[in-house]
Amino acid sequence: MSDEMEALESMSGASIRYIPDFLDDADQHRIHQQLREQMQWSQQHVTVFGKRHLIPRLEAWHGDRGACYRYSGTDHPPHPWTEALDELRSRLKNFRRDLHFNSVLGNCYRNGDDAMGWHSDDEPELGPEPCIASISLGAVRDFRMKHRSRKDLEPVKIALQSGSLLIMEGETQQHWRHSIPRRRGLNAPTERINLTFRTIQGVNEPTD
Ligand SMILES: O=C(O)CCC(=O)C(=O)O
Ligand SMILES: [Mn+2]
Repeated sequence: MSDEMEALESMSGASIRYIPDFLDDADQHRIHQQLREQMQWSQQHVTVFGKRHLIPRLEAWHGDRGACYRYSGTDHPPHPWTEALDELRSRLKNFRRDLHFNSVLGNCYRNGDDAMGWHSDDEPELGPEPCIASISLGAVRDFRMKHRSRKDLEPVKIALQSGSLLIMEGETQQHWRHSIPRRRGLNAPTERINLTFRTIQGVNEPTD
């Protein structure tokens, strides 16, 4: 077992699984290109202490009709599923029958200066124990996790590979925060797209 996998197994209150090779090389390149071209990317602003800042990455929210999501301080109605997003959603379901998602948040880190700060995916519309499936394509970036209150627990770092899948579920979001730090001097390919498949409660939920 790799050091990373061992670290994940011992994370108190977290339920996490990392699959480094969920997509093969050919699929990774094709899907990355399709997502870059077909998702509705935009750079949002956020207001902190009354000052407007551009968020350091591009974002795109896609999903079933009605799957509205509030992130970066704004409500977002979804753009429709694209072919590549739908393909990935089916692959997740084939991988594990109980993985049903009605929406997906895309983040595009254009280079090593783009990043995401510490947070949990604990918005009320995701419910108390959200299952989130995160697929990464392109540049390898560190995904950091730290426990919200237990300072005795070491932070965890996973270098998310292109084509990898990370599943976070159970109480993970209640106890742990995560972030993607800046990475200066990142070598090519510098761009990374990450997709987090999510379920907005009360919208087209599965009946089986
Ligand atoms: O880019 C990543 O791997 C993490 C994205 C993330 O945490 C989010 O979209 O909430
Ligand atoms: Mn997150």
